[in-house]
Amino acid sequence: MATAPHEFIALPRLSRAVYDWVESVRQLTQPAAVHWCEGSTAELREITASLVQSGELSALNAQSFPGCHLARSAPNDVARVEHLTFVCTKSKEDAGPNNNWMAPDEAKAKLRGLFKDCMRGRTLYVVPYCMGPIDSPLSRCGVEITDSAYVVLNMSIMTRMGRAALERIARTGHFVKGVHSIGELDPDRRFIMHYPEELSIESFGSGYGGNALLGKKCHALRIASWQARTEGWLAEHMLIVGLQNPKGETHYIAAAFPSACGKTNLAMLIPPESMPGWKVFTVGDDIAWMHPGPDGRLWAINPEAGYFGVVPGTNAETNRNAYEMIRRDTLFTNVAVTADNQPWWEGLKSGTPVTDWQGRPFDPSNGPAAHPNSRFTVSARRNPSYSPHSESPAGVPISAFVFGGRRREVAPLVYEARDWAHGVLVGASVASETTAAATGKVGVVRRDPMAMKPFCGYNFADYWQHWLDIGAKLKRPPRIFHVNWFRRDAQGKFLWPGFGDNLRVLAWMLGAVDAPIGGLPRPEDLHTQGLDIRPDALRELTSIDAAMWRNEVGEMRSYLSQYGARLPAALTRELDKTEERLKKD
Ligand code: GTP
Ligand code: SPV
Ligand code: MN
Repeated sequence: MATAPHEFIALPRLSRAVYDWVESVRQLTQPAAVHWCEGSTAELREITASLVQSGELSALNAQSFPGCHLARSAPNDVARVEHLTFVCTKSKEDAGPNNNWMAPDEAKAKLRGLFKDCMRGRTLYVVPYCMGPIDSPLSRCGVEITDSAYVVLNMSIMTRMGRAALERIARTGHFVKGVHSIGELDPDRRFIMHYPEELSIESFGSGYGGNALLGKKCHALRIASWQARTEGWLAEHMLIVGLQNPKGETHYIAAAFPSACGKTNLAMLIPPESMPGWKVFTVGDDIAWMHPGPDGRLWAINPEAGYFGVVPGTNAETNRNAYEMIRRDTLFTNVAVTADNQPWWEGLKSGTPVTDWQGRPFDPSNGPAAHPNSRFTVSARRNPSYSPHSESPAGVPISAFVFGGRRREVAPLVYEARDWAHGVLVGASVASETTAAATGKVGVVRRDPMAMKPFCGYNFADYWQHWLDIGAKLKRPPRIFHVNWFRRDAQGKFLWPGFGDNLRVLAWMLGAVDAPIGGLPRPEDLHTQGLDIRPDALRELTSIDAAMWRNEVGEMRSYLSQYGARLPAALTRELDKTEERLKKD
């Protein structure tokens, strides 16, 4: 019989290190049962069925949404909680002004108190996962311990989860440790703790998204960014997309936009009809891990296997790929439902909500029917534009970086940085209006360097220095651009149509002209055939207001000053140069 011998080894016996750690967490949390996740279809079907039985999940209309389910979170647990998220390094300076900091001993004592006996009567799930293709040297593994079956289902879609990951851990001996409990879902007893020096995470009191799916923001960004700095690579909040031009040449672009600012949509955009011959391939929609390659280029993998995407706004016109993708085998969280049990959300353009995201009869005076941060969890393989290179162990070579934010004014549609050091300043200058992806006020402009403000696991000053160092190592560094799809006119209407038409801007990135803040396109440089836009809107989008920009430079100077002596001198020099150029304007 040609059965591989490993199939007979029980999961708890694969890795002594994992077993011993699970045992210590079991003793602390006192669960009624321990379940090691295989990751098999049968196992996931069983977990889903038990959640449907207990009422934590409900099946959606099986004709129009086969295999789809709805989960409703606690109403006070609907987004990431940045004020309760901490980076716990020995030295406060290493976490930097960009993070909340707590001493590791204090954080651990606090969490030990919360975790004690917290899983009584519950099942403790052991979730081994691999971030990145299972056979890629660039991938990294972790194990999440959780008492939420909903988290297990999400992790099974978002990562390579189960036996193969645990086998890899047993082989390499390395894994990031994550302990998660939903606790009582009490916002006053909620903490998301990171110990980068120990490669571990502790999360208590939330069952939602980035707070609870520890492979995502906690591991693949906060912990990985720390590791990446130590080891000479980059872990970034970036989508990865391949663009094939009509000549058949494919270039890969990695783009960093803050949460709910357009990464998933750009990663799977559909070319406008007036640009025949262009093709788009999605490698990733949220996170990129990038290593300098022997050829002097930067090579990127997507550590994730699925998308945890914003639902509102998705429709057949804005993004047909996404719209089709989420009609099957998709887990919806916090959307509304129609009378015939179909999911419904704002911007869907058809159907009528009868039950809101909290399960109440829909009443517009209670606010939107779907929560603004309602999400879909779906396998990347469901994406019609999924790139086969997503599975490539070596990753894909990056030709350009794009930074952007959501800004009603100041930032033009697109411009190019003059060189790498200027590009690092451009990335560091990203500012964006806050969104529903995190709790707190929405629509407030804040600095969000490289879209990493909530996700960098160490001091931003050291992070910018690391970016400068990586650039110096690359013989063929990616070109660096800044975009803004969200400029508005005096009436508050978007000046740029966005979505598929964003390809016009990406296509331009193959050649740019000089302007004081870097390279801006002239309106005639953009592919505008078939574009429905007023000429004055296009002129506004492709110009800058020097007075506003002088003010912006001043704000940037004061923002950077909080990083004190640790701030790389090269960034201050780039800011001085930008200011000089603006004086000539
Ligand atoms: P996270 O998953 O939170 O990191 O978000 P994301 O960056 O992937 O954002 P996503 O693509 O999900 O878009 C968030 C919201 O912005 C959705 O409501 C979209 O409909 C909207 N959006 C995306 N791209 C565009 C665009 O080009 N123009 C406009 N006006 N809106 C956009
Ligand atoms: C984000 O907020 O950037 C997300 C959603 O991608 S979450 O997984 O909740 O972090
Ligand atoms: Mn994100």
